[in-house]
Amino acid sequence: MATPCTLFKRPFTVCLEGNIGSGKTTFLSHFKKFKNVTVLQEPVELWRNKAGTNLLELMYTDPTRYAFLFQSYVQLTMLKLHTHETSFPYKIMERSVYSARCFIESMKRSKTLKDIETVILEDWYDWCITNCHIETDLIVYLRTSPEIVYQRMKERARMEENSVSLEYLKQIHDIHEEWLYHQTLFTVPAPVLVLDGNKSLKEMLTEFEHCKNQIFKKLK
Ligand code: TTP
Ligand code: MG
Repeated sequence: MATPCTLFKRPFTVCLEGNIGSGKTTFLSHFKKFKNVTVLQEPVELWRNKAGTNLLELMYTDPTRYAFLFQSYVQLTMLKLHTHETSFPYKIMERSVYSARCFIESMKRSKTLKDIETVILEDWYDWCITNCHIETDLIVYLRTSPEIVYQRMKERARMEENSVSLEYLKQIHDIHEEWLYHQTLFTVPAPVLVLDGNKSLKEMLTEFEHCKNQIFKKLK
């Protein structure tokens, strides 16, 4: 017998990826004007206030104590975006459970996460991608240079990110590159459209038009 789940027609799902400060939120906001697209911004506000606790701040202040807690909540909130149902034919989301894995990888390499903490997060991750409906149709990768995103991050001045160094952004960049550009790290769940995220806001509008056509073309 068909369950409500099998009757539900899955939207064409796009995940927007890129380093911290690569312009994902801005890029995503351009899609809000279309009536047939569900735009899901990253739940960063939830990470900053979960039952009155700022998990993002705790993670940056005391990473060895709080990275596991933070990443486990990121993973849950990302899964909620993936499984968010919509009647619209398109869904575009900021980041994904896949790119949260880039941060886990970084924390694993820097030993911020204990080996057993990484094992548990990866176990959850493997179980979710096998058992949950998180199919993705396209990844848009805003490819940026770490120096540029460092500058943007400083200008944006998100209080929790005071301590984020250029070194850290380089590491996150390298992992995104390994994953999406060279495709040598973990599974890439969909075709990747690489966009130059170093451009100015005005130039990014042109990139947006280009990208918009590519995305909408896919459904025809
Ligand atoms: P991003 O997810 O990169 O979001 P952003 O809003 O900074 O990006 P953009 O400017 O392109 O819109 O990072 C949000 C913060 O959360 C950042 O400080 C990095 C942190 N973070 C982790 O520590 N672990 C994670 O798994 C994720 C997804 C983010
Ligand atoms: Mg953002």
